[in-house]
Amino acid sequence: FIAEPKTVSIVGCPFSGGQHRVGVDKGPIHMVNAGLVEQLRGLGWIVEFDGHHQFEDISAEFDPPIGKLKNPRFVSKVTQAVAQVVGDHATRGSLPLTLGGDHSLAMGTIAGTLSRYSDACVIWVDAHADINTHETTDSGNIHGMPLAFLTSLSGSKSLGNNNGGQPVPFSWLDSVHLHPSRLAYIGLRDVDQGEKTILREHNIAAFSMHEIDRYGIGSVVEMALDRVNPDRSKPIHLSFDVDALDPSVAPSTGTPVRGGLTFREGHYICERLYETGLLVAIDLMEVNPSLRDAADVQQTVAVGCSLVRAALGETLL
Ligand code: 6HN
Ligand code: MN
Ligand code: MN
Ligand code: MN
Repeated sequence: FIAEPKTVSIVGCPFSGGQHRVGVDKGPIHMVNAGLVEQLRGLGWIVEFDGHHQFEDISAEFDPPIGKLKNPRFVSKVTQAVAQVVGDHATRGSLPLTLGGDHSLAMGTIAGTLSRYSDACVIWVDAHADINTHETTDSGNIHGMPLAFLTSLSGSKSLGNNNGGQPVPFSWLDSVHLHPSRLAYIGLRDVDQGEKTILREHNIAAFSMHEIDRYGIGSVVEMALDRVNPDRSKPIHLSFDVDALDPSVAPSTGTPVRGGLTFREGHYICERLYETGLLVAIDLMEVNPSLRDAADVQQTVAVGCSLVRAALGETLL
């Protein structure tokens, strides 16, 4: 397959229903307003962008929790739409770049990638593991759960079958199975107890800040690729949560955790994945321009754009 499309399709997803803080839905608008489209054209890419997605709201009144899950119908409906859009772009041979928005959106983006590239692997860069199940979640916020749904640890069947005659939320994901051996994390430092058990039981490749301190980012990225893509032949989906970066680098995000990636470590991951020639989809998630002051917002948005440019080849000579 042609691993490096020359067209990138920006999928702006102003969505915040997977968590409780207002403002993360404004992230994609700020990134585009900061000039991302022109910046990527400047790198030689054909850039498609026809406006941010308009998601039809489901009001809280019609979307009561199911078990601990908050806004399950809304998140399910939005991520299903995103899966369709991302899958369509990938099928046309374009590289979908999804701007969030909260990280529950990755249910859609990764399902979309898998619809075109069934053998794709996922590099998940995040302070958090985002693999809580319907049972292990404390917060009920679905942005902490996308990987449980993608790996089928959670699913519509675990939510019961009573939704007033409507399809149970996330039933569209029933046929999607990301095998845990196709998932590698980089940057973890705030992993819930139940998530640690899942990572261990499923032998998931997880490189925390501890491993980055110990081996250096260069070795860690190769170790992650060795686990999920040993002969460097499979398509790669990069899902980058901006909170993987240290809060001093990317302060405007909903769940910051100190002790994160430096500016260079974050960029190195993007550069190295670009260099493989195997990147087929990119997510840049959890930029929240409503938190912190204007200078912090500007810095976070600029870093977000810079990470995307690095993943699309800016820094290689
Ligand atoms: N994110 N583990 C926590 C939870 O609520 O399940 C935090 C999740 C954060 C999610 O940053 O994308
Ligand atoms: Mn996170
Ligand atoms: Mn499934
Ligand atoms: Mn995340």
